[in-house]
Amino acid sequence: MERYAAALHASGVGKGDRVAIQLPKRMEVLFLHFAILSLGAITLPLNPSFRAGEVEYFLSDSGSSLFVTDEQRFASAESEVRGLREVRTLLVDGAQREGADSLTERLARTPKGFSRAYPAGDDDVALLCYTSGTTGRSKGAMITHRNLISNMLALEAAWEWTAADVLLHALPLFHVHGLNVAAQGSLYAGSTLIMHEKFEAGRAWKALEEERCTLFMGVPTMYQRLMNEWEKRERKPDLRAIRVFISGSAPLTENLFHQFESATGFRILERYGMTETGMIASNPIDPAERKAKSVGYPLGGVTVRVVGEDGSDMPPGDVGEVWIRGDNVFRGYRGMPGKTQESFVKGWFRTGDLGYQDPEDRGRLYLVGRAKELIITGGYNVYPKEVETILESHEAVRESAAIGLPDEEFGEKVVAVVVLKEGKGSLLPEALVEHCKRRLAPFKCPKQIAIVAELPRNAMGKIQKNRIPPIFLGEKLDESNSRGV
Ligand code: MCA
Ligand code: AMP
Repeated sequence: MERYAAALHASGVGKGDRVAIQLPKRMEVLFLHFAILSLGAITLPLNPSFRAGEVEYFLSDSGSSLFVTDEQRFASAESEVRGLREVRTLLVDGAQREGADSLTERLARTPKGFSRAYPAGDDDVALLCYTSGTTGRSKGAMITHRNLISNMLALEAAWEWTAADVLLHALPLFHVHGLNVAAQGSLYAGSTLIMHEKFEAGRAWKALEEERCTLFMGVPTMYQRLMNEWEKRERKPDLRAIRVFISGSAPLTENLFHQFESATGFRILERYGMTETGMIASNPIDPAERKAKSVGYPLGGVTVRVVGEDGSDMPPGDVGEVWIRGDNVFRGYRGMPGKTQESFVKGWFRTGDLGYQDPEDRGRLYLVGRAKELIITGGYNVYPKEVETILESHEAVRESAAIGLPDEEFGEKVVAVVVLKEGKGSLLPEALVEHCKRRLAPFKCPKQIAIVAELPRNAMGKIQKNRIPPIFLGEKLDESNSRGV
């Protein structure tokens, strides 16, 4: 890590600078991240499957001064990145080339014993994590050192995390779940990490057994795949070392909760979090106190309110929007004071999640839906607007509407209906899927597209998204024809 800090310092990285990392999951991501923090700079982790246009947006919106990537990704986004004059590029593999320096060469030239002052304070930003936005424009959530530390302390206590733990890490490193909770949480507790580059259910069961793992963290899609794999196996994995299976980032269905317990004997611990707040609530470490469909109780230092539309507290047991306060809550969206202001009311952060607290059970929190128009697919968030913007950038598309449909594997899947411009009726939905795949990370691309004559609207002309699901179940819109993939 020391050498990485020296190499970044030699590249001109200093306090407050944004350094974007777009790399497949590998140890360098962690070395770079901690090196960045130690220089008082800010890590901007990027999904390695982001397309050139997406990368260009994140680099320019964040005002990043350095982009760390590999040859393959640099090659695919080269012209976009070169267009951003203030961004320099450092390649983790390969030699220096026009427009990009080589980290490998920098590391080789770095003398031992680099010392620096650790210039960041509690309220300085450590991480800039982009979350999708209602308008289709992603927002950079500014997460401070205080946010990170308060959450690590709360999780260490809640999950009785110690140096004796061994965590199987199969999550991506570019999100709060994999980076802050799983990786930083483990290192803070002094525990061991077994890193898998990609989640693969068979390999995960093998590692849980052979490495005598005590902890696993995953999104519900991973638990669904672990269950499918379990059922296929004659000899079931030996899980005697396991202490707890933890799930989050998306709702864990009651069905999966019970299915997993009756198969493995383990009751999954579900917790609730958000990029802007880190972890908010968790079921207790005592399995007897874990309940299906509930995300448990607020973590230490986090205060939760359930609020009605008029901003007053709902009576206990009634559904309202979940509002949060605590040292875990981020500083705001970078360069978006308006959006930041809208998200806070008198110091309370509005999550956009709908829930209630059970008065008969010490205010146990249940989430029941979202006030925000958000699709969560396999633990990744997608705002329909971003998909619609890309669909409507196709020269044949007049308008579109994207929604999430229930899906057994991903919880929800992105689908879209599209109205074509006059005379463009021969366009196939497959061509639109291709159009999306070239411009959007694969998880955001619609799994199905239906071409319709008109979007369903109410008398005021507002699109009625609740009338879209039947189109995918084979029903036709009134007076319109539809065809799809
Ligand atoms: C992959 N595919 C998906 C998704 N993942 N489609 C929809 N939603 C997804 N999440 C599609 C790809 O587009 C591709 O389709 C095909 O599946 C295979 O892709 P592959 O990359 O091989 O998939 P995978 O490696 O099997 O990925 C599935 C996964 C992954 C492991 C479940 O999605 C994942 O790691 N999800 C975790 C996300 C996460 O960490 N979220 C935390 C956010 P095609 O071939 O057609 O292109 S942080 C957060 O939410 C807060 C803080 C919190 O509370 O934690
Ligand atoms: P992100 O913006 O990727 O940080 O996703 C945060 C959102 O994921 C939250 O606002 C919730 O809607 C959702 N989420 C996280 N954990 C859970 C959970 N255990 N159950 C239901 N939804 C969850």
